[in-house]
Amino acid sequence: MKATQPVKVIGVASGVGAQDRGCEDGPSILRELEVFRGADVTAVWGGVLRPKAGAGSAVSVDAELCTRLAKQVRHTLDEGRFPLVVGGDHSCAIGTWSGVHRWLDGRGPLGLIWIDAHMDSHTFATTPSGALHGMPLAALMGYGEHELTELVEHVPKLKPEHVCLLGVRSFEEGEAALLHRLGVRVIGMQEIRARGLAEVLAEAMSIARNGTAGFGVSLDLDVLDPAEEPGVGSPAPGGLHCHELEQALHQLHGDPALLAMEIVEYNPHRDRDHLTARAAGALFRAVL
Ligand code: NNH
Ligand code: MN
Ligand code: MN
Ligand code: MN
Repeated sequence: MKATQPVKVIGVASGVGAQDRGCEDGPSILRELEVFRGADVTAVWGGVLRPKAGAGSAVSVDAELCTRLAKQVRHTLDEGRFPLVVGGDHSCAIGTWSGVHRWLDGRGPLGLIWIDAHMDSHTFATTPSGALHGMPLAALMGYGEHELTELVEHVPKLKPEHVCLLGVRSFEEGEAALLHRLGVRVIGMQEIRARGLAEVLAEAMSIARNGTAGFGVSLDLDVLDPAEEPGVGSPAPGGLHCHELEQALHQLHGDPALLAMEIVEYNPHRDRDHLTARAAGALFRAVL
């Protein structure tokens, strides 16, 4: 994000991709609490997108929703504004990054830092749950349902060498095997504890920017430790402290190569004293 670039928040009030649908109520609460308001940046809320009832299977509903989201993200970039997409479940990532990819319009590849307790790299061939929020990263790299992999443009939106996962500690064999086969860099909690968060985030940034036309950050709030921030759909013990992630994310402060950000999986029904909502705000403001 360039210094003083105006921010547009795009809410995605959907839990169709999750087993626990509670995160569909995330955007309205985050908006009410004004957590994305910074000292010198006004984050203006654009629309809040909702899934259309009766659009068919979960895949079709999600694909239709993600298509609208991609359009909004592209439009926001066209206006010179910085898109902050706020979920909703993580399957909205397919829309967010397809929109950024379309906006890049062949100027170069897109890089992505995926900050998450999970890998989100299943297809229907490997998923244990059938939930679409366990699949968006695979779809963005071209693996999975056609409706999702061919969203907006009939090409993969991400190349494996420009993707880095950070914070992983809960995954299944099938998705791990796909990422391994593709050579995607996965940085788990053990490595973060051994090397320090600042150092591994610097590595993630260099992966996401090397040979790309810009990069994004996809932040699943479940990367935080649920003992401290419980308001997420799929809590996984042993996560990051909010303040350490906030401090590390300062490395992205004012970086013009950072094209967009998304913050997902906020589940207000599981939150305590708005702890996780406030964390979402603090993590966004860290990059300002
Ligand atoms: N891997 C599990 C699944 O496919 C959990 C995914 N849940 C997430 N991902 N919250 O970030 O169902
Ligand atoms: Mn996720
Ligand atoms: Mn997750
Ligand atoms: Mn800052």
